[in-house]
Amino acid sequence: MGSDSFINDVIWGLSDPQKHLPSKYFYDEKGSRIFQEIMQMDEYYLPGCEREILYKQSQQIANEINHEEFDIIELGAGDGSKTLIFLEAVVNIGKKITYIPMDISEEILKVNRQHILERLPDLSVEVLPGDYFSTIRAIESRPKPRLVMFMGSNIGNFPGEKAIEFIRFVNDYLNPGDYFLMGVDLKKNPHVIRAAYNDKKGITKRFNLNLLERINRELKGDFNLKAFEHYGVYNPLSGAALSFLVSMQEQDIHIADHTFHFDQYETIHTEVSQKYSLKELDQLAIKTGFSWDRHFTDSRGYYSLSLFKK
Ligand code: AVJ
Repeated sequence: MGSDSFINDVIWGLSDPQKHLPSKYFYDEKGSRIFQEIMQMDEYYLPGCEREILYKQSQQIANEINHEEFDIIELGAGDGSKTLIFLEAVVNIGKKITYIPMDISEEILKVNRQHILERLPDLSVEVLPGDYFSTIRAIESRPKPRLVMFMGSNIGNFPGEKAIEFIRFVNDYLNPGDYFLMGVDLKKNPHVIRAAYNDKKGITKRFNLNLLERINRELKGDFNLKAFEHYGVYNPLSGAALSFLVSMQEQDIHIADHTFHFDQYETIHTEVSQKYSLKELDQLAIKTGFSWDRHFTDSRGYYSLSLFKK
């Protein structure tokens, strides 16, 4: 992704009456490192839940896949450390698979491939650098049945209707009998969710502020990071956890040849992390063109790996 679209997205987002920035830009090198720290936080329960489900239920999930030979395409695969648990289970019950991890970062895909081949040396792994959309389009030319994986609650970053649009788009490129496995954070005690996006050590704050730092670094912006605060809320009505950066004073910011004015307490909306109920997931499966779904949840009922079949 060239910085051309980054600058355009930033100018577009900061020109809106309610300023906003796309959350996909969190993940530069520094942001990805901070995200690794988030995943280790006590408050951030999501990765632990996903890992528990994978350890305890990978076999059951794998047994639901009605094919002896198929492709596993993973969107936003990262280092593949969690997926490995699932892949081992699939291989252990004797299925023949090709693993196709996709990620924006070619670096992380090298790590992923090494990781997987250390434990499963005979597995065929074909890395696919790119974004979600190019990857989905690329699967059309692959003749085998498929399982598309979208883990880590990344679907939560698509606000409302956008999530439906995205899953429909995936569905369009699948054949009847193909599967979609999605990691989803569930609605739960609002205090638990709120804490996950407002950790005591301020790691999430650093993650959020890194977006402004990145604009300073890559687009020669002049954000004063000390003049912004992180604010994370969870709204149980909508099921959305929202992150904001709050301008603590009236100020002007310069990026390229643009000036953006901030009133005191004006906010930039930086992220949505949508939470779902299992009922909403059933409706989502129907609305997006799947014929069947099944949920695999952790012992606390915090998180679901939901399997949709076309
Ligand atoms: C990687 C999108 C799943 O929304 O929970 C973590 C990112 N943001 N803390 C999430 C994130 C703040 C995360 N996802």
